[in-house]
Order: sequence, then C-alpha cells, then structure tokens
Amino acid sequence: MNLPSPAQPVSTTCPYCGTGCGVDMHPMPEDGWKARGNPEHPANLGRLCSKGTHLGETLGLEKRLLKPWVRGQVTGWDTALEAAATGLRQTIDTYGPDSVAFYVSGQLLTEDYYVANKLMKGFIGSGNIDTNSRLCMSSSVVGHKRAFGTDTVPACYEDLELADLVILVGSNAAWCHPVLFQRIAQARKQRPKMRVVVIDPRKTATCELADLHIPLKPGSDSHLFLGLLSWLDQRGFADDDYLQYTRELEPALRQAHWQAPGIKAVAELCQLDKDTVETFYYWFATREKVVTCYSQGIHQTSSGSDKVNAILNCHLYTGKIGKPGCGPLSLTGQPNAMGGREVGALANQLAAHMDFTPEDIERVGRFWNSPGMARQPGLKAVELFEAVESGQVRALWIMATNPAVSLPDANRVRQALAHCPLVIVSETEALTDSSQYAHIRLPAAAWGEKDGTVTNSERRISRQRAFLPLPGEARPDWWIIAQVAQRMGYAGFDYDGPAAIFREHAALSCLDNPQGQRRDFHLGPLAAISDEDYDRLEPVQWPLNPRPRKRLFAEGGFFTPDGRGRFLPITPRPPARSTTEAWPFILNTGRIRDQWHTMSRTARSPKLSVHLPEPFLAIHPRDAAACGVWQDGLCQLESAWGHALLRVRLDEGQLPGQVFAPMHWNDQTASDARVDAVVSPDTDPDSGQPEFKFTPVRVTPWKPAWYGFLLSRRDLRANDAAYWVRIRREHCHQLELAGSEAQEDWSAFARKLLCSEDDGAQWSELFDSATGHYRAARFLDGRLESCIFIGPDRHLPEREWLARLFGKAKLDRNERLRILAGSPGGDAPDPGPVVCTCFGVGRNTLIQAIRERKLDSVQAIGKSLAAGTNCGSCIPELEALLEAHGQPDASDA
Ligand SMILES: Nc1nc2c(c(=O)[nH]1)N[C@H]1C(S)=C(S)[C@@H](COP(=O)(O)OP(=O)(O)OC[C@H]3O[C@@H](n4cnc5c(=O)[nH]c(N)nc54)[C@H](O)[C@@H]3O)O[C@H]1N2
Ligand SMILES: Nc1nc2c(c(=O)[nH]1)N[C@H]1C(S)=C(S)[C@@H](COP(=O)(O)OP(=O)(O)OC[C@H]3O[C@@H](n4cnc5c(=O)[nH]c(N)nc54)[C@H](O)[C@@H]3O)O[C@H]1N2
Ligand code: SF4
Ligand SMILES: [Mo]
Repeated sequence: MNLPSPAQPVSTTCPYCGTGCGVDMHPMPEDGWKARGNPEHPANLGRLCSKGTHLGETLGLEKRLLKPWVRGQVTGWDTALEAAATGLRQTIDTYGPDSVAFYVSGQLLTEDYYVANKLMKGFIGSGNIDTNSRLCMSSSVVGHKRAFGTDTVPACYEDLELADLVILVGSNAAWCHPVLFQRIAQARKQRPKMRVVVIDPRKTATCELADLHIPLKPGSDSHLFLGLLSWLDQRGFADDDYLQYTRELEPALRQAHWQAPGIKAVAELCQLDKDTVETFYYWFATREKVVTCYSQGIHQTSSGSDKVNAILNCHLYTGKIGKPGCGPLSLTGQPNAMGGREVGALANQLAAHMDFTPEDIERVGRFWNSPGMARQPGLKAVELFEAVESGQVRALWIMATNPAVSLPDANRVRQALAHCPLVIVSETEALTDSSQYAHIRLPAAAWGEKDGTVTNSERRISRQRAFLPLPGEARPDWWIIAQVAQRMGYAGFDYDGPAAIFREHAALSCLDNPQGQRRDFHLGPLAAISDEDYDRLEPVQWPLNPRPRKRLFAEGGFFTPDGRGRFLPITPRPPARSTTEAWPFILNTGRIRDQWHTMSRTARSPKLSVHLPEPFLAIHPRDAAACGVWQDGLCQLESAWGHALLRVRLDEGQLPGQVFAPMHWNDQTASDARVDAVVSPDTDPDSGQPEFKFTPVRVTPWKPAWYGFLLSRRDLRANDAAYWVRIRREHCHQLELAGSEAQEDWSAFARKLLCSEDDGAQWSELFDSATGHYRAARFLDGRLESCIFIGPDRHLPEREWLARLFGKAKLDRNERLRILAGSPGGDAPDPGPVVCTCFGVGRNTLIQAIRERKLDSVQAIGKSLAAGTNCGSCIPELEALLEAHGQPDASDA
C-alpha cells in the first residue's frame, strides 16, 4: 500500500454523515492524528462538526477485530475465506441461490459495495442483497423514481445558501448534518430576509434557527404538503411554464383538494394552529427560491414514500426545482448511502441505476459476463430477516452494519441470527451485538486504513484515503468479497485495487447510455481514469456527461418514458399502529449530536462520550408526573415487542403524549438500552422502510434499591448490576450503575467490582449507615486509580470534576480528602455536564458566565469561554442557554 510520509497531512472524507465533509488528517509530532476541515472541499469548505473534529480519538486498536475467526478459533485468511466460500457454495448447491443473502451498508465504500452486488446479483444469481440504506433512504428512492423516473437528487448544497426559504422537514440537521446546518445558519445571518422553517413534532436543537417551528402531529406530513398543493392551486401559484414538463397533475390536485380542503382542515388534521399553517404556505408560495430538505421524520414511516411524493409534487407544481436556490433535497444519512444506490445494492435495483427489466438484466449480465443473472428483486431488509427466521435464507453475510441493534423488533432479529445455519460477519470491531451470532468473523480495514470513494447527498464523489497501515490481518472489504468470489469459482473478481473496480463501475454507468440520455447516473470520462488520477481524484459531482452538473430538471429532461415529470395523487395514511389505553405514548427514535449509530467508533472518543453520556427517554414534564417518573430517575420503556431501561430526561420540547429515545446504545455499551427491541417492525409497503418514528409504548418508573457510579483507569464490567452504562472518559472509564438489591456488605461489593486481584492500591472508604451512602477511592503511586459512589437515590457527586482528577499525576492531600466528601470545594466549582465538546465547557460554567458576565450572544460566550468557537456543533445549545438564562427576569426552567 502506498502510504504518504507521515509528515504530510492526508486528504480524505469523513466516515460519518452524508454531508461528506473533506477532512485533512494531520500527523501529530507526539503521535496520533488531528482532523482539520479541508478548506478546498466543496461540502464543508473547511468546517467540521464535533464528530469530524474528534476523529483522531477514534483510531485506537483496542477492541478491534484483527484476525479472522471461524467457529471459536482464530485462524488465517485461507481457512476463513475457504470456510465462507464453501459454506455459501454448499448452501446454494443444496437449497438454491435464494437461500443465501448479503446484508450490507452505506458505510461500505463504493468499490466494496460494487463487488458485493456483482457477486450476489451477477454470479450467485439472487437478488438477495439489501443494505441498511433500506432503513435510511429507500423511501426517497421510491419517491424520486415515481416523480423523476430515476433516483436523482436534483439540488446541491449551494442551493441552501441561495434559497429565500429553507424548509427542514423531519430533519434534526443541527445534530445530524451539522455542517449543512452551519452553512444555512451563516447564509441566514448574511441574508436577513432568508427564512427557515422546521417541521418536527419535537422542539430540537435545529429549531434554534427556525423562524417558524411547525410541531405537527406525528405522521401527518402528507396532510400538510397536500394542503400546500391545494392552497397553491387555489391561489394561482402554479408555474404554468414548468407544468409543460410534467403530467398527471389533475388527479394529484383532485386528491389534494379532497384530502386537505383548506387551512382549517389541515390545521385540525395536523393538530396545528391555523396561523402557523398559513404562514408556512404563504412563505412557500411567495418566496422564489425554496429548498425542502427532508430526512428520517419523512422516510422512516409506513407511508414515507408517499410523503416524499407529497413534497415533490409541491416543487414540481411551482417549478421550484433544478434552478439555483431551489429544489427538494433529501439529506442522505450515511457517508455512502448515495454510493449504495449507484451500485444497486438495494434488493430491488440493478447496478448503475438500472432495474430488473429484461433489457437491463441482459445489459448488466453481458457487461459482467455473468453465468446467470438474478432475474427478480430480492428480499428487503425486514423481510430478509423474517426469511432468515423462517429458514428460507440459510446463509447470511453481514458487512459493515449491526442489525441486531439497528433493525426494528431487534429481539426477533437476534433470534433469527441465532437460528441461522451460517452467519458471516465482516467487521472492524472485535465484538458487536450482531457478530456474537457469527460463525465466521472477517476482520475488515477501517476508515483511515482503506481506499476508495463515497458519494454525498449532493451526488458528489470524494476519495477516502488511507493514512494508516493495515493493522493485524485486517483487509479492505472489496478484497474479502473478491477472495470469496474467486474461491466460489467465479471469474471477474481479480481486481488489483480499488481503482480497477471504480473504472469498471464507471464504465457500466456509460454502457448503452450515450451522453447520459437513458440513465442519469453517468460517470463519463472517469471510466478511463488511471490509477494515478484515481489517487488524486478531486471531489466531483455526477452526472458527468461530459462535465459535472450541479442541478437537474430545470427544463424537464426527466428519465420517464416521455421525459416528463410525474405528479402522484397521494392518499394520506395514518401510522400503522395507534396508541391505546395499554400503550398510551408514541415512541419517536433518532440520533444525538455526538454519537454515531451503534457507537462502534464514537464511543471510543472521550470528548464525544460526555455530551449525552447515557441512554435516555425524553418526556414532557407533565407526562413524567403522570407516569410517576422524575428527572434523572430510571424508567422502563415497553411496547408489544420489547423493553428498555432508560434514564429519564424531562424535556419541554416533547409534546405531551410523545416520548423520544436515541437509537445508539447496545449490549456492549449498556445493560438494557436497545430501543430497537421496542420499535415495531411495520414498514412502508412501497419502499420497505421501517416505521422507526412511531411505536405505541408505555412508561413506568423503575425504582432501584441503589444508584451508583464508578470511575476507573481500567475498563471494568458490572454485569451484576441491573443497570449499567459504559462511558469513555479522557483518563478513565466511567460506569453508571443501579441495582435492584441492596448489598449487605458494600465494601465487599466494591472490592469485587474494582479489583479482582490485589494490585497494591491504597483504599479509602466511607460508609454512612444513616444515609446508606458508600464511597471508596483507590490510590496507586499517588494517582487516583478508581473510585465508587453508591447511595439510595440519585444524589451522588458530580462526575465531571472527579473524572478530571484522573488526569493528575499526583493528588494533594486536600484533593484526596475531597474525593470522599464528594465535592470539589468552593474554589473549584463543578462545571456541570459538557456542552462544548471541543473545549470541555460545562453547562454550569456557561450559565454562571451568562449571568455574571452578562453575556448576551454566542460570540460573547466564545470570547469569554471559547465555547462554540471551534466546530460550532454546540451553538444551537448555547443559543438555548442564552434564551433560558440570558434575560435578567428569565426563569431557570
Ligand atoms: N450525530 C449523528 N449524526 C448522524 C447520524 C448519527 O448516528 N449521529 N446518522 C446519520 C444517518 S445514517 C442518518 S439517516 C441521518 C438522520 O438524520 P435525521 O433524519 O435528521 O435524524 P433523526 O434523529 O433520525 O430524525 C429526524 C427528526 O425526525 C423527527 N420526526 C419524528 N417523527 C416525525 C414526523 O412524523 N414528522 C416530521 N416532520 N418529523 C418527525 C424526529 O423528531 C427527529 O428530530 O443522520 C446522519 N447523521
Ligand atoms: N430506532 C431506530 N433505529 C434505527 C434508526 C432510527 O432512526 N431509529 N435509523 C436507521 C438508520 S437510518 C440507519 S443508517 C441504521 C444504522 O445502523 P447500523 O448500520 O447497524 O449502525 P452502525 O453502528 O453504523 O454499524 C456499522 C457497523 O460496521 C462496522 N464497520 C465500520 N466500518 C467498517 C468497514 O469499513 N467495514 C466493515 N466490514 N465494517 C465496518 C462498525 O464497527 C459497526 O458495527 O440504523 C437504523 N436504525
Ligand atoms: S457534518 Fe460532521 S459528521 Fe457529517 S461529514 Fe461533516 S464532519 Fe462528518
Ligand atoms: Mo441512516
């Protein structure tokens, strides 16, 4: 592998969200790497959010899978590849090609993805390859294809800055696409007339930028956008010139008038006030340039595809598409969600934006020299795991995704994996909730170790470049797949590197596609790219026929048989389930600012671990009171499918009747916090995308006999405690704890937890039998080695200052004493939970400074405390603190 000299920064692309920021990795003189935003990259122009900024903290090799593993034995590659190939081959020979399946991921690089899809659809001859993008973007794919005849995002990021109105619907961009959010925020500052509308039942951090927040009834977005179409029509806002590029308007309009007759009806259907709806409609109609960004609040519902078309209808009707500052812009989630769609890794697509038509099957088969192409679509993610459970699928290869955590009805997914005769997992982590069911584990190269390309939300292809050597036996995913393919006896997999795969992928995009007239996905001149040019490839947008195009469809040119865009008549459907007396709350799930999915990478970073350190349930204070749960207490969340144990967070941003839980925690990081065990498996019939945003649940208090936490230099486990959460800290590991039974002898309990064998540490202990508080600290060589705090209620010392003591080479007498006292003393106030990750500034510090120094703006906070001046991800939270604590008469609520 061609690694640059470590003195040079390496330009690559962030492995997290679909914004696709360019990252320069700088080698540090003292060791390690520091991430800086690439000022030249068109996606971020130098910015990075908190996750991108702290990439350097995630590169460690502890807990990595570094060797192949077959049925409990560490092996060499030969044995593992042979076992995988033979297992697949025998299953196919006995039960046919549809008895095997691949479940892949938008975190694979395009080259990995391409080879996986080729192996399954072109050589094994089954459609059974689906991707976690099914959970993420598939409703947009359906919506785009129905309206445009192809899966095209017609707009680009620049449009966010040029727009007069940006609508963020079902998107918490402040946390999930923070750099795009910052681009919008900056544009709005420069152009005060620009407006931002946020449509989300929750008041999220994104709402800090909103001129109008529309907290609609969950699942009612179709009504809102049908109402918009009807209102636009009644008031004469059609773009008649543009309508000549479209067809089937009449039925769509009829349905809109029928389903959403007037503002009053819409307000009732969406549980909004009339003025809010009218303002939104008026702004949409009268602003020339409008961009609608939408994400999982639209996609992840049982009618997500129809919601997408309800939005697209409004843009087509007003011609707000394909022009600067205009267009629908679905925000892709994963770094390569878009790449997966390009290579056709959804079960119902073929490669290079082709479909399962006889013509396309023939074309792709000819190109691959395929011995027997798949002739029909395969199983979509949720169905696929049902087929594993029923025994129809008998061999499953999972790559770069963790379905035991991230699929709905996750306990059933686990059962399916446990019963599957052959589970192969390609992973970077030693152990995940999914790989614990694997018969074969294959060590994959991680971000920073592998080379290839990804495509972001605006169709921009960027290089990911390696800057680290391959550790242990880890190999790139494309290599692993190609090796298995060759051992299964297939020709056409002897690639010498990712550039060769990319060339083939690009060539397929041009096949029988002169000037990109038949298919939008056209990589033109890249089909002949040399290895050197591939290494140097600058970010580039497709279609490339022959030059990159920023926008599409300004003058029609759709990929439907007659070239015209399609309106779709929409019949709104309510969510698949409804609340009942037994299940009175709606569970909404999603993301938090500093964690990524099932936490495999972000949980390694101490800086990213402290923003929201524990799995939680956000609930309105009134609902909390009615359920008998309280701030920082623990609650049991239950549905018809499963349960979870979560920390309670009172949140006035939640509407009564709705609760929210993050999707991230799993069995490696918490005792019982997998929210997908609770989430219903209903899906959209058109896209197969699950309804992650709406599950009827109940919430009950869980009253432990004791609460506690420990901090330790060593990474400890506490499987005996009913509740535990692992949190990575800068100089130590934290375990939050709670138990259902009080101990007779706390000292013995602490000894068992903290030191299985005597390491010579000095102990200091304190037990107050009157209050039931137990505390202990252990010292080794003058340093704090570990400490534990237990009590009958949540009133335990603040963790932040204790954790910082682990950074000290030696503690003085006063500090040692203060540990068991549980407070830092007057001269060292507790900073509170971290808000600004980059500078470690806590909430208490911020509130105190806002009040005492009379800080009245984010800039003033930055000047005074540096908070918010690096990556800027915390700015929405700083705004919220200013709002709550900045005014002399403001309440502390
Ligand atoms: N920090 C962080 N960023 C990420 C990720 C991560 O794991 N962590 N993951 C990436 C990935 S893969 C994805 S897909 C994206 C997802 O990015 P987003 O879609 O922005 O994130 P979510 O939190 O899943 O959901 C978005 C919002 O939808 C709202 N919502 C729920 N129900 C409804 C409804 O009925 N109508 C409307 N209008 N809104 C509703 C929720 O309240 C939530 O605030 O984020 C990407 N970025
Ligand atoms: N309740 C609820 N559930 C959801 C969602 C939600 O909003 N709510 N959102 C859904 C969405 S949009 C998404 S995208 C999914 C995401 O869910 P997953 O895809 O399951 O989550 P990740 O943690 O990103 O899983 C990636 C896995 O691949 C491994 N990995 C990382 N890099 C590589 C690599 O280069 N090669 C290989 N072979 N492995 C690698 C990581 O260690 C990790 O275990 O979750 C879905 N689930
Ligand atoms: S916004 Fe943040 S997470 Fe997303 S690509 Fe950019 S730096 Fe990475
Ligand atoms: Mo996603």
